Amino acid sequence: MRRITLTRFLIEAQRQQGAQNNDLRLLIEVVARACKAISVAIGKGSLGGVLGEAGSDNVQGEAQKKLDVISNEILLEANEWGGHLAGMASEEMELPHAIPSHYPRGEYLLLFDPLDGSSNIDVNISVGTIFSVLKCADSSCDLHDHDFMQKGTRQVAAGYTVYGPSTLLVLTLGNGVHCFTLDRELGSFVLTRENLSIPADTREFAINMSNQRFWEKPMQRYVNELVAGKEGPRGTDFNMRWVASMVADVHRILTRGGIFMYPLDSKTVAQGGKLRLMYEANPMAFIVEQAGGAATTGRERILDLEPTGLHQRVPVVLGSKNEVERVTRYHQEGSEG
Ligand code: FBP
Repeated sequence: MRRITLTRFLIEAQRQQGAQNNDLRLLIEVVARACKAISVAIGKGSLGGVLGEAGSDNVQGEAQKKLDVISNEILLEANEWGGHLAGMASEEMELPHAIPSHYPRGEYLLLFDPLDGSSNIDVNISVGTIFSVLKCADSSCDLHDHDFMQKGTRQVAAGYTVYGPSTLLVLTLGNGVHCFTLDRELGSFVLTRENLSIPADTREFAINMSNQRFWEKPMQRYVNELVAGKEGPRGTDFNMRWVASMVADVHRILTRGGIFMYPLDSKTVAQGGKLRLMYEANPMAFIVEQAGGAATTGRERILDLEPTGLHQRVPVVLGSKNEVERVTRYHQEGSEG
């Protein structure tokens, strides 16, 4: 089998697009290299003393895990000296991270959730890193939050890495979605699946059912119909999965279809939802749409949302197109069910 490494894939993709954009290629390669280091740290577990709480809270007021802090530092250190970035933003940092003045600045902005699925770290369940790349409107000026306030449609690249039985990097540059597996001997990400495609229909849904009583009526109706199965209005049975690591749940959907939902509920309505727009919902929506799926808030296309804050939260419904459209239709109809 011809083994195409990430570097070769990116160079060939540039040639095909006739666009020599070394900065973007370098940026993706550096993010991938940082994810390799994170994969090594996670793989050590207790032996590396990386499990457990860090003893600090992040900007969202959540207790940080040691690996949240370690992963954040690995991504910052790897990306700040390369000359391809104007700045970074992370789930673990309240303010944007400006590139130190002793390093050259570039034209891209990198946003990331350094370790997604933190609640699963200490129980050895798959976690991940999610990233989004934007262009900085004016890389000569000082970095501000508003430089990042760009719709998801402005993303030039997005990806996630799943640290599971194997470490996988899933990437889009706006020309399909491709999956690379980390070859630990080679120390490289190798292309293992091209042009991932999400089937339009599915019989599998993912949602935290323990929140059911807090959901809005349209979501209650949609999930009740799924659970009612053959005996219900859908006339067929549906299966449920919930890993509680968005990267793992979304990767399953990119592999065999499905619908992932973290809807608005009465617990999170004040903050607008649970998941973050800029470094969770937007990159995942870009990837899912590039794989033929759909991604909405239940009411609006996620990629069309005008961001209002770096750590803004939104409801998320994504995956197999026909199911996402049904959920959205129920919300737009304001269905009572
Ligand atoms: P972080 O771990 O990055 O904060 O992400 C949030 C998250 O863990 C998602 O990965 C996951 O889909 C969701 O929260 C799980 O929520 P819950 O704990 O309600 O099941």
